[in-house]
Amino acid sequence: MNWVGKDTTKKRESQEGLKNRGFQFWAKSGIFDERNTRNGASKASGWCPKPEAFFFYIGVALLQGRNERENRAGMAMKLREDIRNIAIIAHVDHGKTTLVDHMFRQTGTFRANQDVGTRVMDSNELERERGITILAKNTAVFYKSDGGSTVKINIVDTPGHSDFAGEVERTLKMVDGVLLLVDAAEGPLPGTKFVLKKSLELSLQPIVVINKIDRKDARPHEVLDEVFELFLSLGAKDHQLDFPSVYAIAKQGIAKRELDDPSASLKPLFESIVQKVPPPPGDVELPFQMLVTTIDYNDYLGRLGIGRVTRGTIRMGAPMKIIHRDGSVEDARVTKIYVFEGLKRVEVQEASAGDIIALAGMEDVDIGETIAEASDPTPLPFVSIEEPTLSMNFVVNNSPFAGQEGKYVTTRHLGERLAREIRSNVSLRVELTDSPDVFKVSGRGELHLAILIETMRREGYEFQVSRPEVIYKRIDDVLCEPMEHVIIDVPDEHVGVVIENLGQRKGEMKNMIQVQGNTRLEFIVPARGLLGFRSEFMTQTKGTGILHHNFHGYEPYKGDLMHRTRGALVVLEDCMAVPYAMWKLQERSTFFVEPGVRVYKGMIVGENSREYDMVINVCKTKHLTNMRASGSDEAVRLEPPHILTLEQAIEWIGDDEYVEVTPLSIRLRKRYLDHNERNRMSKKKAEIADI
Ligand SMILES: Nc1nc2c(ncn2[C@@H]2O[C@H](COP(=O)(O)OP(=O)(O)OP(=O)(O)O)[C@@H](O)[C@H]2O)c(=O)[nH]1
Ligand SMILES: [Mg+2]
Repeated sequence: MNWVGKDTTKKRESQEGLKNRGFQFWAKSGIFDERNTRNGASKASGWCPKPEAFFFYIGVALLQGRNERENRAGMAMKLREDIRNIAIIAHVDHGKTTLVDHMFRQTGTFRANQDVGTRVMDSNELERERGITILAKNTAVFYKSDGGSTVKINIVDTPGHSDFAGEVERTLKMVDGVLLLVDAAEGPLPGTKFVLKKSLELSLQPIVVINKIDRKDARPHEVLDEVFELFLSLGAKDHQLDFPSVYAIAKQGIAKRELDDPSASLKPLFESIVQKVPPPPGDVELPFQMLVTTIDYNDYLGRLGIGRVTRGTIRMGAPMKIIHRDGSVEDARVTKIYVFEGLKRVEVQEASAGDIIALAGMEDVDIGETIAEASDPTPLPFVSIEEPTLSMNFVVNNSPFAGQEGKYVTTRHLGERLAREIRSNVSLRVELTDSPDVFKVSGRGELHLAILIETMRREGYEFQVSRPEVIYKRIDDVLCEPMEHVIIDVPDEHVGVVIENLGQRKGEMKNMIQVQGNTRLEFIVPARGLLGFRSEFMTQTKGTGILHHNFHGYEPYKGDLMHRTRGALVVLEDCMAVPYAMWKLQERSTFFVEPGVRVYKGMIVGENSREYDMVINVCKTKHLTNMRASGSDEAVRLEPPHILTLEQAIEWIGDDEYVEVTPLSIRLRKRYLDHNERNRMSKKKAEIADI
């Protein structure tokens, strides 16, 4: 075993930051997280602490404390020694889902000849397309340990992208240990810090996995030191600093305690899990109690509440109570109990403390609520999920093409869909606005909202979205805005241009270091300054730069920022885009559409090279004459259009513009389609192009 943390000076320093830890329970108890999910979108929800919630949770905490004291004082607890519950956490792309693939393979989860592919846990269509995990998922493997016993390891695979951090925060409530994966070349990044902080707060046992040691630029020892520094900076307790660590090549299913060990399997990792992660603490003989941390749907069974059994045993048909987050209690009966095994959900007749299960039969249960035995309906505290930082308006489609491509188009459709979403997407918020056709949807970042939009569009919804806006807050009467911690790796020659760009976006440089031929830049940047930055960054670094960012916190407003430096090409009248007209305009602009597409008055078909908007007659054809002048007929050679992806479109639009989203198209448009009306509404008149 490779134990880190022999440096006692560092340990001593670390203890300074650990005082008053006991107060953290209150921060996590959910008192400050009164999200009104049960009423769906029909009520604007707030985040203020409510006095009744406060007393309710104090009651909960006292009861919990009493139960624990009784447990300790009473007879020996009956624990599940045969179970370990772990979450795999890391910055995006450090190899979590790949590691789970090999944990499956090496525990006989698949048949020997079964063709299962890679990253099998990323089962959702968008996850496979984008190569990232979006939803946290449960699975389990059975491992036969060196000691001879078979241990069930329940595994939660979590997303690494910061926009889905809400998934990680709540699923950590199901586990007793975490595998913290860190890329052996990249080292700890903002995402690593976030997930480690959350798991240290919950006192989970960490196992550090330095992954991708096969990379040519791997620097495993250095990275392990950096991880240790990170533990220290996050105020880890002494026993947490004594974390076990392994080196791994997740892609080949290899883990080793020392770099030159001859290991060819994940055995050292499995053994660390069995030896170091404690078995789940709940007594199987106490009354049943479970916190719902995830919701799933099943066509046959309806809503499934997923969570880890905190204590007791549940049997099919047993009378239960749901304790809702507002304190109300409702009768419920379990119709099916499932446990997770590999990629399957397996039906069982009973489950007990430590098991991670899915329960059917409770249509009204929501995330953060407790299911408990009818005789002792004691609620469990939930984690507070961090607040959204970005909001957008979802608007019923009122473009001239509305209703032509989608199945669900009306206000009712949109409202019901969003209400359904917030029941399982915990870090999303939906509010009604003054206009019945407009819903304000807030999330943790552009990708969080873009994934929702893309999912809805694939389900057949048609709607429009406005430019994202960051959510400001007044703290001690000072206007504050969300800031992002940005880490950038670029080849040295692009450093200047990146620093200049972020400077214009009010970024403040915190650090600059040389890492193996690349420069690593660290910035704190207003979140609104990052809108639209990624695509510029990619162009400026010719695709060689790597950008990571995570929510940093709220800071006083940094002043005005420039958004787009270029105007829009706005269509003059409904028609079909004609190559000739596009060709005449292409020197002054970049088109977002192919020739031949139908366009409408007020639609945006491209970007002007100047800063003002230009109204264009994209349907203009060449005057036909009887004369054929030899050599003067120019061939129409069009530049390929720059077709924007959903995220690029969202980043590009200005305040007076919308992205129209349908199952078939992504169009950009002016909010006011009529040119005169638009000119009246805006101070600056658009130029009419002469072609
Ligand atoms: N060289 C190398 N590449 C690896 C290793 N493990 C994973 N990868 C690659 O890293 C990429 C990301 O892997 P994933 O398993 O999707 O990473 P993840 O942490 O689950 O990503 P998110 O869930 O989106 O945060 C894939 O292209 C993997 O093939 C490894 O040990 N060595
Ligand atoms: Mg993943």
